[in-house]
Amino acid sequence: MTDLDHVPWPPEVAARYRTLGYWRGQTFGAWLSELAATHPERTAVVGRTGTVAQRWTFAGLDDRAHRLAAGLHGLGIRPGDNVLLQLPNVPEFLSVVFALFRLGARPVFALPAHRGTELRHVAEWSGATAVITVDAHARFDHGALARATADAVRTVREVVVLDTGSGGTTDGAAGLAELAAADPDHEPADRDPGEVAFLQLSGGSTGLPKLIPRTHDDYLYSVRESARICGLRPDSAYLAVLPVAHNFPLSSPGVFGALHAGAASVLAPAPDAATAFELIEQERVTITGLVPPLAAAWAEAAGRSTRDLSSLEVVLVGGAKCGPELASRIGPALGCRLQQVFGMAEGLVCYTRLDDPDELVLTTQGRPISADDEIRVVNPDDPAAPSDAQVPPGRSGALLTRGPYTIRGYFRAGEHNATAFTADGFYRTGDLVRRGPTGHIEVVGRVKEQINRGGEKVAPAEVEDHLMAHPDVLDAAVVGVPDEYLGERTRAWVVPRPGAAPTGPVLRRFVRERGVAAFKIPDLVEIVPGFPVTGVGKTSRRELREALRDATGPSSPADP
Ligand code: OOB
Repeated sequence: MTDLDHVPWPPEVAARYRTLGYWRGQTFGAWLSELAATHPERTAVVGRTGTVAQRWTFAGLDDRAHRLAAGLHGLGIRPGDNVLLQLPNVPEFLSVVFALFRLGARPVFALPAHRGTELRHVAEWSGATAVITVDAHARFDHGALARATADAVRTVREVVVLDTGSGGTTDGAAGLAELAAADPDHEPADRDPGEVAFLQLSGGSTGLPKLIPRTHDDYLYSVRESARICGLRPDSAYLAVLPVAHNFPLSSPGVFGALHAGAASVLAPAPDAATAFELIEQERVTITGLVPPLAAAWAEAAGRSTRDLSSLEVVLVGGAKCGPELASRIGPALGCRLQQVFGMAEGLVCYTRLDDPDELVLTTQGRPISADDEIRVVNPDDPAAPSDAQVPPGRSGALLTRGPYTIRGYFRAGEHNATAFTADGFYRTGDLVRRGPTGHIEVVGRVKEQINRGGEKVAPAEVEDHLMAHPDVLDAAVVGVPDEYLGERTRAWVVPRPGAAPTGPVLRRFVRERGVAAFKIPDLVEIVPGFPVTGVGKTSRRELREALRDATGPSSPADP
């Protein structure tokens, strides 16, 4: 890594975070060893790989991670390597991640929904040397996708596939199970806890995802505090419903929070209520985390379910706004306490507290983890030329933040960092918020060009670029439109080239075939003769999208 890869905290700030005990100088590898020594026989992870049910103790997970580290080292993976990881909710996710941590290699956390364009971009940007994936998941051949990524990206030397017996491509790849059978003879070198431990993907607003570098020190602080704030105990059981590589199920409090507490993580292979309710009953699950549309679906399904959900104590809801109406239904329907969470892979995480009055739990998205999370709510009027003047208390404005677990810059993104962060290191979250007298934050909108599709983030510019790659398309604009179930869905307005007549279904198929996550394929496609031109004569993308969002007109539902 060079100095430009990772923007560090200023030395005096870092020293302060250490003095305050936020940063403890422990690596993830050492953390797992300590947990395995404290709770060797407790269950750490429960799940299944294909048809095989798995249940590992802390000692078992620790041993597995040691062996896999040796196997991956034998394959040539070295300290400082970035390794693209695309695994669904399987126990092996944890052994791979800790094996890489121990080697000093950095997982780059792709989501199972990502496809060719995203994987190529992220592999190239990070200079990934290997891809670790599953043979197939949800009827998609991830083995073939990893192979194609390796063929397209020069730096990728190895493909490792977890064979679940689901029929995907494993040819020419190293088998994960075989690597995990290695003798744990490779003694991991001591890592620096201030180093980058892994790279998360940002939701993105300006185009393809950015990479978010998180250090051992900063992330472990957020994990410990999240576990405490969410009341995790050794006899808790956390159900990971959302894709576990995402920051929310990973650490808010997520599977890492569960590990910290000596509690079990139960990995749900799918998020639907039937699958989840069965696991809640079987494993006596006490806590889970959901995006609002899922919480609504579960609340609805609970009324009809005969499953015993009585073990459930806390359901966290976040990733997108959970309004008071939905919020008020969740606790009664699922027989548990609601905890709202407003977080971001870049750092800052806010929770309502378990002892907060109902009023705050139902109407706010919580308050920050740390007393040293600095919050500024500023005038949002001109995001292009921000004055960053703070608004009076109680008024809404754009949220800026910095603190002991919020990054100071994206990975290898000097130019973007100049606008995504203030000169004094505050991250521009792009969220429009109001802060109450208790410090609780209500998310009231956003200033960033991003669509939040039920918690899944879509950058309009990225989808527009895909549409404009079609030979029949002259111009395209993508906006988020209100949706009862998802909160928002995507609507594309397309201007055809003269003489061409593309249709919505054709364009949606085209975008899908370019290899993008399904959640980015426009839900609605509208073919229009031209775009409105704004008064200034020159139409900015932002103004154009705003004009279209406000425009009425018949919408043509897309094909399924
Ligand atoms: C979580 O992380 P990301 O990185 O996928 O997305 C972050 C963005 C925030 O900037 C905000 O725009 C939106 O997602 N968001 C919410 C929200 N939680 C996240 N908007 C309104 N209300 C909420 N409760 O989404 C994430 C990371 C950790 C924990 C939870 C969510």
